[in-house]
Amino acid sequence: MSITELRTRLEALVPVPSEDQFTSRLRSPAVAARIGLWLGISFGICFLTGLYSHEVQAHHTFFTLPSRPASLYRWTQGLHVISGTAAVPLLLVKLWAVFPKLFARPPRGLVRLAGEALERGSIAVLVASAIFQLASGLCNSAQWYPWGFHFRATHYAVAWLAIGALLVHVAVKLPVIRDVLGSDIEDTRHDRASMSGTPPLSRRGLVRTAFAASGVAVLATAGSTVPLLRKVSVLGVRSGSGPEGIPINKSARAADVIALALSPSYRLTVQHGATVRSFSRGDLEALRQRTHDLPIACVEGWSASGTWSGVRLRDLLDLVGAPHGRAVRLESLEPHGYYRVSELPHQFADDPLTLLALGLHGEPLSIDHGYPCRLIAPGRPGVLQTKWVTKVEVL
Ligand code: HEM
Ligand SMILES: Nc1nc2c(c(=O)[nH]1)N[C@H]1C(S)=C(S)[C@@H](COP(=O)(O)O)O[C@H]1N2
Ligand SMILES: [Mo]
Repeated sequence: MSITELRTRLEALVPVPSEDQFTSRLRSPAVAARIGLWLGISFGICFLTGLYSHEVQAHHTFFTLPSRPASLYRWTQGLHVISGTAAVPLLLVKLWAVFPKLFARPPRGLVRLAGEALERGSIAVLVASAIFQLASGLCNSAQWYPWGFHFRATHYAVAWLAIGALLVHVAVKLPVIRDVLGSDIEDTRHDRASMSGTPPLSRRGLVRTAFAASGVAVLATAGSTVPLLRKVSVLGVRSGSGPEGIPINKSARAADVIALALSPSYRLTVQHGATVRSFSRGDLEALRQRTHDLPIACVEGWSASGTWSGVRLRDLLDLVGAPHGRAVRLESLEPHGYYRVSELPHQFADDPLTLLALGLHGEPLSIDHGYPCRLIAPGRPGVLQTKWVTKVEVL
């Protein structure tokens, strides 16, 4: 039996549709390339801002991260979640447009077959990793963790897979991409012979609808970080409730710190080598107070700006004779939990805007925002703005 015969028999046995059975002119390279271009741009933004988020949180970074502008992380992570959200409708339309390709018959000849297998392999990786990134990212930003794996490590590893597969895909398709992007969207030169008829919607109409859906997705969620959009963002997570108008992620009750935080024996210990000083909340209030506008920019994408007042961290470091250029470790009253300790690289510890805040918006800090005192430093993600601080240690 020849290979052709075998194939015919197999096809009769398993009724898989063939590429030619999909006749819509909307499922054309002209559409796939235009949606793909914007999908690629949004993935590129996600990748770069995601790498930045990784660097900010990693303990060993390749370069010295800047503490200014104070809202840098607010911008990068807001952009990350916004461009990721915008990509969701684009990915759906893109997958719909290229769906018939799944049923393209393999080419003849071993070399071409091997080439095709490699290309299809890279597409499989691209599709799987794109769906995974968007789905896991959306769940995380909605604070829903329906999985057992470590989100950050997995999302980080799959980001490299997605970008690698995307680059291979663009390189392979470059000739077609350049051709279709250079001609009118309704041009039919690149259509398969089997495409016929007039679809109910023009290609231009489909692409515009996809962009509009993308815009709606952004408007529905971006209010978590863009104050002006707060009212329209019906699906936005954490759009600004919580004491003093700033959301809270973990309450004092959930962190199990209420008794310790309200105890009269609370002290903040500041240690540099053998020099140790302790401060009650009253001692801290008696030190020189500063007031700065600084954002809380959660890794999940929401952010909110607040007017914080309290003691400059550098002032406390001076009181124990700590030199400039030293990293600092902070410890919370919180007995356990991922965020009970954090490290401040020296450029953040020495930044004059970095505070151990005692108040927010002119009121004493509420216990959910970190009473008796909490760290608030410029350019840091929310996870590293430790609440209920009880120890500062110069490293
Ligand atoms: C192709 C698309 C995407 C790529 C390449 C990408 C890449 C990354 C990378 C590299 C990180 C840093 C991980 C780390 O700290 O080790 C990250 C973090 C994050 N991404 Fe994405 N991402 C994508 C899509 C999304 C989407 C669609 C969302 C949500 C709508 C999202 C939400 C998040 C969140 C919330 C974090 C912070 C996690 C944390 O620090 O706890 N991502 N992303
Ligand atoms: N000790 C401690 N500090 C913490 C957390 C925590 O769980 N424990 N959560 C962090 C996270 S994820 C964010 S976004 C900010 C939120 O601060 P807020 O509740 O004052 O808005 O606090 C950070 N500080
Ligand atoms: Mo956060």
